[in-house]
Amino acid sequence: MIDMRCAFAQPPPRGPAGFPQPGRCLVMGILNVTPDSFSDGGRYAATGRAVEQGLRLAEEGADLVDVGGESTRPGAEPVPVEAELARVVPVVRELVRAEVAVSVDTMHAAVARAAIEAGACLVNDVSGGLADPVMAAVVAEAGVPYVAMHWRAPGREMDRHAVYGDVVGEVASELLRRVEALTATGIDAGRIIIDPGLGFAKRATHDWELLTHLPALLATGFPVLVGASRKRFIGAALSDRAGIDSVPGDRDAATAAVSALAAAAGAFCVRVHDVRSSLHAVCVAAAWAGDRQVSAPETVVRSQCGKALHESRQAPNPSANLR
Ligand code: PMM
Repeated sequence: MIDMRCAFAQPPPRGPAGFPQPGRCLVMGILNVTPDSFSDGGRYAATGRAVEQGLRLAEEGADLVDVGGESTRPGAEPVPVEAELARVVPVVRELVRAEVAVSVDTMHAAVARAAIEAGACLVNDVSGGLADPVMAAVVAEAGVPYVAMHWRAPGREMDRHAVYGDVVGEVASELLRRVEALTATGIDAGRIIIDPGLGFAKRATHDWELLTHLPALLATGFPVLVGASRKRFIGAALSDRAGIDSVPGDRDAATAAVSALAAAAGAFCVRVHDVRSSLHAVCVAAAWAGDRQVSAPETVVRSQCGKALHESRQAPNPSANLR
């Protein structure tokens, strides 16, 4: 596995306890175990191909592989929890057995619990705990880091909710309200990562405004994850002279550009399909920052992923000035 620590990197943006701190913005590789990704039938084949892809992402240098079994694209129909469990858990188990650090991308507490039992070390919940009232308790009990993404409605309804007066202020305050509810249920604030939820109840202009105002989200004191990879707003920015958007497979260079800019702004993690290009991008951002980046004290802790990991902490401030 590649150990890409970036020779020039300074201490990275602060992350939650028990989490990798390789000296730069983290790169999370996307592994969607959904029928559209693996259309050749049988469950074994789908699992086998998913594991192969997860191992490939780790080989390319992903700090974490994010395994998801339900499509969250606009208009997507919900998947029964049993089907999601059957897609996700065997893949998590196999990747953990191969010593890959795995996160689970799910809105369902039952899937989160099973994935944690199979060795996942982070729960990535695009609903920020809104879709399943039991999620927060499961995460609190397990004590794993948790990504709370900004979310207003399920896939088939989300586009109707893409209405904002001040998208940055509203997303930040809605996220902080979620943080309050999550911590009230027992999740340690030091284990929460926030995410603006690009493309979820957002139009392209909202996505770009959130990206260009990342410091406002960082001012909350919570680590910020950015999930821009191959999304519609990137395709729209690359449209041709006839106004036709670029296709998803042709958006990786632009995604890497966003990764570099997000890392330079202080993002804690980028979630991407093409790990290699974004890994290089965040390393460039770390080198570019050089010794101008503010350093934070670091201590070594042992995570649930079973590896020696670095923790650098200071208390988040939910009431920080947002803009
Ligand atoms: N986007 C998708 C799925 N999961 N998780 C987080 N934390 N942030 C995101 O922006 C996000 C996510 C949808 O994208 P995909 O279908 O390419 O995985």
